[in-house]
Amino acid sequence: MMEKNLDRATQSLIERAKAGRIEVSIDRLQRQSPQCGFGQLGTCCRICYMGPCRIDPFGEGATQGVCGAGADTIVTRNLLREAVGGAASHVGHARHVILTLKKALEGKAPYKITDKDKLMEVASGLGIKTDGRPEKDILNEILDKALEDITRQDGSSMNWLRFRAPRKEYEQWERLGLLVSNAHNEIEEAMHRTSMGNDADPVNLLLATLRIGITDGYAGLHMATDLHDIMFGTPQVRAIEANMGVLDKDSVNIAMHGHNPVLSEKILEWAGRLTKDAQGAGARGINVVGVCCTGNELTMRHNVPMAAHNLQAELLIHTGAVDAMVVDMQCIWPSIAKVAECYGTKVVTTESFVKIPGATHIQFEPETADEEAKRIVGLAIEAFKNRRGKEVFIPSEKSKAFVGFSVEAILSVLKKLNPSDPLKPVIDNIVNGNIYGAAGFAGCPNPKIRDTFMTEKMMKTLLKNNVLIVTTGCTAHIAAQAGLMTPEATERYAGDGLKAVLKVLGDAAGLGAPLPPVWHMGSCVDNSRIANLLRALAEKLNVRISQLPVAGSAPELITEKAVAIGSWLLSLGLLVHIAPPPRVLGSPVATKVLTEDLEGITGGKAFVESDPEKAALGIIAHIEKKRKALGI
Ligand code: BF8
Ligand code: SF4
Repeated sequence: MMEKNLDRATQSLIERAKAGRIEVSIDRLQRQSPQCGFGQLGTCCRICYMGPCRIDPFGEGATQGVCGAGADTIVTRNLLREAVGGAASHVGHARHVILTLKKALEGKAPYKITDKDKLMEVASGLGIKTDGRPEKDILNEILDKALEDITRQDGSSMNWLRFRAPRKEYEQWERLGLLVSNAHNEIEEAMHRTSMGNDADPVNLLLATLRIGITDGYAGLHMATDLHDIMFGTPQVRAIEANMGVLDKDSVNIAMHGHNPVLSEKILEWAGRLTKDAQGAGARGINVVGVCCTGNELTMRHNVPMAAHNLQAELLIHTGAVDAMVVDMQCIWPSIAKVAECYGTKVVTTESFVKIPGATHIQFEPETADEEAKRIVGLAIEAFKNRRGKEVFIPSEKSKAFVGFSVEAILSVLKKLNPSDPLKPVIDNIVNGNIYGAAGFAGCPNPKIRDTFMTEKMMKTLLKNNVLIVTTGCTAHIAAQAGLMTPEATERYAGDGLKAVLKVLGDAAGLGAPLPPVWHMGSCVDNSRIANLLRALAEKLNVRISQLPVAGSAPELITEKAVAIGSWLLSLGLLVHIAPPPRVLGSPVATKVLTEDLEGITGGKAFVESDPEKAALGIIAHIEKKRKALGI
């Protein structure tokens, strides 16, 4: 078993796994170590069967694959394929939501319109007439516009791109030929382009990666968020609890894991409806807890506790207290089913394209969502009956957090300070330096560097320097567990300027305490919310996104989705900090373009740094540069 310095809750469950002689991620990582250097540098190609080929970065071995492709071609082709994997995930998620809502409108699926304001906002943004029309007609037209973005063949730009992209960036993408038209075509063309014997030009391949990033941003993230909000409501600020201590030994514990609220909302609803059955089985009730991004979705709308980030999902099962872990799509490790066998936990897969050996598969279809959700909750109650009386180990760690910082929620607080011009107080405080800048943290907990506490350390250094932090995804779980989403964290970690602003905002919000210094803005698709906030600020100031004193960070990159999101943020003109290094360093062209040349094109810039202090200081230096350029 590998020893690592991790947070107490994680550590205690690793110890428990160790006692049971069961391997966890850090052990499996150790068995993979040292990991292949060619792979890490991106210079390994297995796109065709003349290969696999690999290029020696030190120039001592082969400099070309069998087909003649060099390091630059191989690396940029691989990078584009990573981004495609990410965009396919987000676009697939959005498409699933579109089709569910379509069925709901036909009266064939038990989902409805929850947020009428959001419906109207999206309709008007898409140029849809709303006057006097029934809501269902309006939604139907919204969904048709969404479907156009995965079907149109005439080359005109996507509806969601025209709707949600910041004006100046839209115009610039038009000049650069980056206006995407149809997400499925983009994904197809990128796969085509990267198959053997097509695009070999590394710069052209990098531009294609930006296209996929833009596709991901608008036909994936923005579209999913907008439709989620219409269907389930726009998040508002609320107090919740986080970390594995939120499990309750005496309740039926259902852990929701994955991404799509279409499943998790139904399970939550049925958990409420079947509480009496659970009590009849001797339980206190049904305790639904959230893992990863579906956990973020549930907590932002319903106060569901945030039990675990991606790295802790399998550890949560090691508590022995999870009766069912119910999953849909993305970031679900096959390891969970093996661990579950040891404890009697039911792992339930629900998507035809996400099956795991050892798990129970219950296909979840929108038309029969109620029946399936009822069945799944019933399985959890049965599992509880078998678990009752058995020993469990639930770590005591549990932290408090405020979540639900949608743009609407933020604006509603700001409106209390300035009803007619809500962004003015923010801008005034950026200008006077109380808010030195802002950083958006997105992404994952990577076992390679989790023991450095990369995310928490970077956040603390930034806060001390009056940089406000917004976050999504698993970094939001990390921040919540570290207690960084509380008023106390503002008192403890924020610099004086930031503290003063957060106090005023906390009073305006009626909290009687400062707002937290790290704002939970949602799941990974909700990086769209961060982009909306940036757009509002940039358009108010009439500047480009790249001129704002802000930066993005994926401090513990794991997934292809993060690569797609990062590519989008680079297109928007942001500094994007990344650790561990993306697999591009084997290509001199990719490294130079992404870390230097791109800044002169979109304003975006990749910044690779694995030391938390240096990474935070790099972001602060970037913010300082942007402030100077703005003359503030
Ligand atoms: O989409 S942060 S580990 S759960 S990829 Fe996955 Fe990373 Fe978590 Fe959400 Ni986002
Ligand atoms: Fe090798 Fe070229 Fe085939 Fe890649 S595409 S595996 S570099 S021959």
